[in-house]
Amino acid sequence: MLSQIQSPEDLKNVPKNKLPQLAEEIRRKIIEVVGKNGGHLASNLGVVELTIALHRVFNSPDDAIIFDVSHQCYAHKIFTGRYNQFDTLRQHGGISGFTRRVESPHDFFDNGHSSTSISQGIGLLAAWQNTGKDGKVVAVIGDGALTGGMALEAMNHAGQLGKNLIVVLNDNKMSISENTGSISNYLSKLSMSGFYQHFRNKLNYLVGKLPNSDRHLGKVIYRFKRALKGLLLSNNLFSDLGFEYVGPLDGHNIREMEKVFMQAKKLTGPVVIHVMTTKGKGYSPAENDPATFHGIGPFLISDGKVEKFDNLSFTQIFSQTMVKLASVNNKIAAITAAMAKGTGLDAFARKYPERFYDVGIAEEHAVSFAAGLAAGGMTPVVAIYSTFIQRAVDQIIHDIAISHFGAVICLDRSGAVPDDGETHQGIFDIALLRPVPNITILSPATARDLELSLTWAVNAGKPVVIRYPKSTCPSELEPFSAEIREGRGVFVSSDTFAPSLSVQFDRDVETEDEKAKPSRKVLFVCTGGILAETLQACRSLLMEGVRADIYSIRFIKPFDFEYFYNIAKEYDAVIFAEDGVKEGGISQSAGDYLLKNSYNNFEICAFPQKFLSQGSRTQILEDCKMDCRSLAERALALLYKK
Ligand SMILES: Cc1ncc(C[n+]2csc(CCOP(=O)(O)OP(=O)(O)O)c2C)c(N)n1
Repeated sequence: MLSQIQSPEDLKNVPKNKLPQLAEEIRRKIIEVVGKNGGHLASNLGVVELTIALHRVFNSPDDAIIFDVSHQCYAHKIFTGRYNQFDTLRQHGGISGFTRRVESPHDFFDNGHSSTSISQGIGLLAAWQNTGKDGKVVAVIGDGALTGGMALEAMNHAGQLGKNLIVVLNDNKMSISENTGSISNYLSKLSMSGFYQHFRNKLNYLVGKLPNSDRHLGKVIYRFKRALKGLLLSNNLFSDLGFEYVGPLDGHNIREMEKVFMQAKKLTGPVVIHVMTTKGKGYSPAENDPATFHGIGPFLISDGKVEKFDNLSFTQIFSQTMVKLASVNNKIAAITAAMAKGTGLDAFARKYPERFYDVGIAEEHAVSFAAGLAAGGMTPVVAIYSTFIQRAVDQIIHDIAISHFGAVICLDRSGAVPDDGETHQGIFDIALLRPVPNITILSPATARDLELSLTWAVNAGKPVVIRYPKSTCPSELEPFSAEIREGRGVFVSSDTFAPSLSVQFDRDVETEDEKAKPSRKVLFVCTGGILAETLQACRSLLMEGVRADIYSIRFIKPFDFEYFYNIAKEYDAVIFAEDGVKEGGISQSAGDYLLKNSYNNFEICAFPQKFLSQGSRTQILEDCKMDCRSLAERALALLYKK
């Protein structure tokens, strides 16, 4: 059936009795493609029936269906003309795993960060009403995303505006891990108002049995039902905020949802429709372990097993180091904004639950909460993905930096982030945070380097940011064990990582050939996250008879310019490799310093001022001419002025 559905109109024409089969086909397709490409499996399996019901009742794109975060939009993509491209999901050049305006008029926003849909929805509705456009706006938001401050700010505003925004609250009791906090507890209470549910169903059944002549009695029963609901659910947060509240509904019952959505269309004010779904529905490995299958790489469909890598990732090293540090320092506390697993803080949470805080999807609060912990004498370590810290820049400046609090902010997934596309790249943190006074920024390059950096940071007694990429750590290199000296990087001679090539290089210099072409040496200056590619570039230059050493920027800030210059000036060329956006990066400042000292044979390889689309890490780096081959070519071009 699926291949015949090219639009929501086709979906509306599917007979009701065929809908379960359709849902089954969608699930199979999603599992097949995510098994190959990776993606947000559990969230998408949970909303298949909900998406069917929404697209059958509303008329997208005359009506707008806005998905919060939009990681759960796969069925929506299939119903809105993208079935034939669905195999390219999250691939380089393929369709995105999130809603994208360039892909379809059915995608109203480029979402990816949480808790924005209600704000976007009322804004859109206000614009439509002002411009005379007649359309309904639906915001589909998860119970996890509802913990984000923005969602609550928007509800506060929506209640005041009183427009007919339809909020579908998709409650599966899960954020990525189990949802936490009072709102989550509150939703559980709402969904457990079982007595009312049971009573209501019984009454509905009885009213259905009444003969037509007893319609008056039906009305009386209906009023009684409303009164009872008011009594039992009188303390309804949503009602208090000015919303109608309907629910909870079974989010896998298409008929029930369609009926309620039809009713909601007739309302004039805002409404919350509370829908209960099962994350991972229909695929037992995902139902049993929805946190692992929230966002997952390629896996084996038969058993749900994922490929394991031998080398440890930066996240794993961070995770282990946090546990180690906490065992000797009981002042260390760890904070996550709903990403315990992703950041590796789950290990800390198991070992030291009394010092672990999952604050929900609330990065701003996480940082200000850390300020409070620091003011009270603790040493907070907040772990947040680079892309999500963008939200909390003000809290870093206002609550941490001005007061010079001893707080550590660890930015995982900095630099090129694979597969998720524009909304998830970690390329702006350096430019955003470098100008802020009182902040130290570290960029460790290896496992040992991260361990040393984190140990140093928790003892520094001042604001420290540590950034590292989503990748495995390069093999250990001796120079990275060097003691931390503030402002200074780590010099890595090619003798340490390619001794055989270096020896060969020295010998080659003696040959006739090499005498004719004077030997050259290049210095690569890299941020830690791109050391692996830089090492590869060096190796290939060594093979070409060019000496290539590395200065790894351990401290992005402060940066000891003079120390760096004294190393750089000995080289024929300097190539900067920075896994951040070029404008406002450290390379630009270091380059300016070189120029001031009359050294001008350098080039900066950093991300352009562009939103980078999805691809593997290597593909993204290739697109930006920052992969190992491009780095080597740019060095040769600079050396020989090609
Ligand atoms: C600002 C921000 N922080 C963190 C995330 C990472 N993230 C993606 S989905 C998600 C959980 C969302 O839970 P919920 O809204 O309940 O949706 P579900 O996947 O359970 O359907 C999180 C924390 C994000 N997208 N945006």
